[in-house]
Amino acid sequence: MSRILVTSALPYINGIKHLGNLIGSQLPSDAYARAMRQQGHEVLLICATDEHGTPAELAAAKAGQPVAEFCAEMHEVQAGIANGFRLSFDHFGRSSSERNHKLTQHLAGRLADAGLIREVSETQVYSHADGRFLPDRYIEGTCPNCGYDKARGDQCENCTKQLDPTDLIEPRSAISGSTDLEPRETKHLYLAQSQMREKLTEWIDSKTDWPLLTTSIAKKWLNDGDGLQDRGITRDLDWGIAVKRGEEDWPGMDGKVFYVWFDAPIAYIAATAEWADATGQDDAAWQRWWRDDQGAEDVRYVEFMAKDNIPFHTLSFPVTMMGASKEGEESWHLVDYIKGFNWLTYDGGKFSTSQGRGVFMDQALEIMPSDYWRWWLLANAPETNDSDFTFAAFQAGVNKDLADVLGNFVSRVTKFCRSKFGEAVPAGGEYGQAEAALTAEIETRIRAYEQHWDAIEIRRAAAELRAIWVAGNEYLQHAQPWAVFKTDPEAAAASVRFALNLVRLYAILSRPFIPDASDKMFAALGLDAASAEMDWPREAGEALSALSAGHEFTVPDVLFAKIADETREALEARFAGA
Ligand code: B3M
Ligand code: ZN
Repeated sequence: MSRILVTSALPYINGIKHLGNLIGSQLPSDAYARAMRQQGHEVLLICATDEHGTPAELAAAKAGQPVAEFCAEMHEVQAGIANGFRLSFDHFGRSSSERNHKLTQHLAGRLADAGLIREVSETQVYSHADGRFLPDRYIEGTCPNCGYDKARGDQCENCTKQLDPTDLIEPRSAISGSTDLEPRETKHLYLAQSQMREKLTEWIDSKTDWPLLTTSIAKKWLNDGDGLQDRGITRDLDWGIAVKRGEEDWPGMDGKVFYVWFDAPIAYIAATAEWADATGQDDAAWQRWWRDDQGAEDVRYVEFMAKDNIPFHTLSFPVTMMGASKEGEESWHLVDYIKGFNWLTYDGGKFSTSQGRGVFMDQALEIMPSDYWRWWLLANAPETNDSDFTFAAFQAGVNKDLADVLGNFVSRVTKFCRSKFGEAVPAGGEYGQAEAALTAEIETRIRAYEQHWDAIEIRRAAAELRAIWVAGNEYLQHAQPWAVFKTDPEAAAASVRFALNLVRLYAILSRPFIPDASDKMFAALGLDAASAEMDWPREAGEALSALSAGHEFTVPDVLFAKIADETREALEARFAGA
């Protein structure tokens, strides 16, 4: 039994995420957390919305809403969608929470005390009309390269040229349109990552069990010469966490906020504190997950994220955690394992909000039950390579694995039993060679399945589970209770009893992937899903004799409906994009 802290990268607040984002962190974090909980570990699964930064301000402006209101609404929307996908977060918090404000300021103060924060003077564009400094993207003007008149201070969208605000012809504020702009001196804080280079290298080098994807990205940034540059961690925005040194004001930092990537990972911790608050616990309850000096040494902390987030999680966030830690004061628990993902593409290309290309999370739930998506996405997770979503592949996966193999097995067994023996596990007959052989095979496969989960190899776990379903089908195919019944009803009863026990086993093993179907199977067997959750099969023979003769059940509704060709075609057309 161990304690496992799991975090999923925080979905950004500016819009609804697509299936690629879902399989890039949130969904696999949930499946892993479920598998670990079922095996009896103490698990805490944390996620939150990432709410600060320019994109949030821009999205709110576009929606014509004050940014705080926009974020509050979008948080509810994303939380609802997470529920729809049955993401079993212990807490789905917000990076804009009071807890995160306090904790971010606290950690910044500790970094400053440790000499890891530098104050740097820079020249930046000040807008008199807006009464604020403008971030580069908030300055518009004419592109010196192509003449496009809505080029932004960081880049021209038309010709893609990277720009400095001073390159723009007739620059104006993107907020008010005012041209009353002036370059002014302003101070910013930099996180002195370069001072931690050796410590970080040593730490990354010790992670010999991490996937190559993760360590190679980290090392590339560490060794790239300018990779570990000190990073600006403050911005001139209204929306965000005020720059303070602990509880004290920070001289010269009035009106500035922390950079979104500084406070977002800290929100993992703050969201854990929010969880403690929401469940009526004290600070010790969250600190035992995060503070080694408060009992977190034995926690295994696992992070899930897409590969573009890896640099922040292998460099800047660890610098924050290491830098804020000091013997005898506070000691923060660093990540123990990072599970990084490649990209999911949509029909060979990119998902695109603006072009309506690909399926977004809200749309997915309108089209099909969440289990269908969960199964396909997890079974095809972009672990070692990118993977490609097509409706054809999705249809094939759902129809074959879920409908033909698992669904069909459950329906055949329960219906046959009802028609010949009634709605209770039948007595009579003896298990023989076939049952012994299948029990042995399943024993081996369950142990392999556990190992894949331990190693967080999700495609392999899915393949093993599929093989366990297939083995049951083959057993039934071979035992033929419907034929045997005519001559030897006792033998048929034994096969059916064994097969009904397989249904129960499938409900348990399949739960990390398809929790709704698992619930239905438990309900049909008259078992309480919550208690059965803890019934992980320690030994196949024992697990396959859990239901004894006389145990009542009902025939469940169709677990998985097949996706018809016409449906697939209509979906292909709908999501192909402009
Ligand atoms: N919000 C990145 C993204 O949405 C980001 C992750 C933060 S994890 C602390 O792609
Ligand atoms: Zn241009």
